[in-house]
Amino acid sequence: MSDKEVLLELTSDHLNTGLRGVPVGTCRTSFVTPTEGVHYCGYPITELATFAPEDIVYLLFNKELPTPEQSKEIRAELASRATVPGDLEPILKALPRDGHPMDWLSVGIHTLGMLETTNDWRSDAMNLIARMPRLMGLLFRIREGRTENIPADDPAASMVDRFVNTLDLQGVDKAKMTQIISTYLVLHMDHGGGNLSTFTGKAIASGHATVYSSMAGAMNALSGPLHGRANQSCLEFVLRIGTSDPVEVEAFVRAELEAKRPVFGFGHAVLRTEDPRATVQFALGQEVCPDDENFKIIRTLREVAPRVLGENPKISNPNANVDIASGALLHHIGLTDPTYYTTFFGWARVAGIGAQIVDERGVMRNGKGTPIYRPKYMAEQQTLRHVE
Ligand code: CMX
Repeated sequence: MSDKEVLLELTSDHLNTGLRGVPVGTCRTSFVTPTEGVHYCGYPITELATFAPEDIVYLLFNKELPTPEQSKEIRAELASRATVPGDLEPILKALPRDGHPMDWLSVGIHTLGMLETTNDWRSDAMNLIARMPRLMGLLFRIREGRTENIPADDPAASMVDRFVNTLDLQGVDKAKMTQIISTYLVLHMDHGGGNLSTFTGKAIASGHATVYSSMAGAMNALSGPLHGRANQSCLEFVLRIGTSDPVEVEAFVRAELEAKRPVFGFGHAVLRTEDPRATVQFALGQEVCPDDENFKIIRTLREVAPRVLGENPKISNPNANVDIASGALLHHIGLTDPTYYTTFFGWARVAGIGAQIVDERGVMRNGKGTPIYRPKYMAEQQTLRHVE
């Protein structure tokens, strides 16, 4: 981008629109196009979907895919940072069981920060990424009351294996669980610079709050039903449908629209085709669980809903979005409670948001970093008044 390029003529129409479409900065980790969806450091997400999460962490922080040697190094680095320097368990055990898992996640991240903060942006971001698998596993177990015989963490294992081992669910296919969660993490790690949670995390960090405080704030932003919690709503929607018969599914979709309720898992603010992350997850589901009841429902929905939604010319994109399939896949591997699903989204985003915070703090403006955020608000009450 050249210097002093006019990017947007601002008018009063831009006010009170949540900064929609207003350029505020540059993003080094990812961008989103209407047809190919998200790209990490230039690579379309479909080309990255089968990489290990550790390699994508490397990509987001270094802007290059790792060589085999670098791939070993990032794993060794994450292993060296994995051990939580203190005891998370008593804090998590004290939290209200009924609290939403996203609130637990936010408190858990804050707690990790209280146990150790180095105040080096990169170290703290990498420490947090390395400690997330254990936090996630403990969060599930303690919230569910499974507090006995928690397996010891193995820092040398992959990030996903560390979560699966800590979780230690019985009667599940752990290899399949690892495959599905690895893909989920890679697909959800980053999505440009301006989505609400990423923007919030960077804004908090711009005041030089710690990586942990910034990330906890980002997770609070992600927890909203208009943002990350849509993946929870999406599986709840699929469970309500309860049939994969195309005629019944079509009747259900039409009834939802008639009742002015959203057809979850379809539509997008930016994309104008099926989200490639949905395409990847459909292919994965077809490979690992083609006969799963919920997978059969979303397969029918994928055929029926775009046609029905397409009848409404107001809907810019009637196709499947990222949230359509992830819930069905997580449910299939034994993670049957949808209220946990946004925590996986949060876990994944810690990598992208962490990398973007590191860029904004130490790379932008030739290493000076982005200053503290301070957008301008116009006064609504323009007349000067005095107390009588
Ligand atoms: N079901 C029902 N109505 C829908 C719809 C859907 N799946 N998608 C769009 N619409 C409606 C919008 O609500 C809007 O209605 P109004 O004009 O009455 O406000 C109209 O169609 C035009 O919307 P749009 O310009 O096509 O899309 P928006 O940017 O306004 O909304 C989104 C995008 C995602 C909020 C919307 O498509 C939606 O609500 N989808 C269902 C919920 C969902 O799956 N969310 C997950 C999003 C995943 C992601 O962001 O990656």
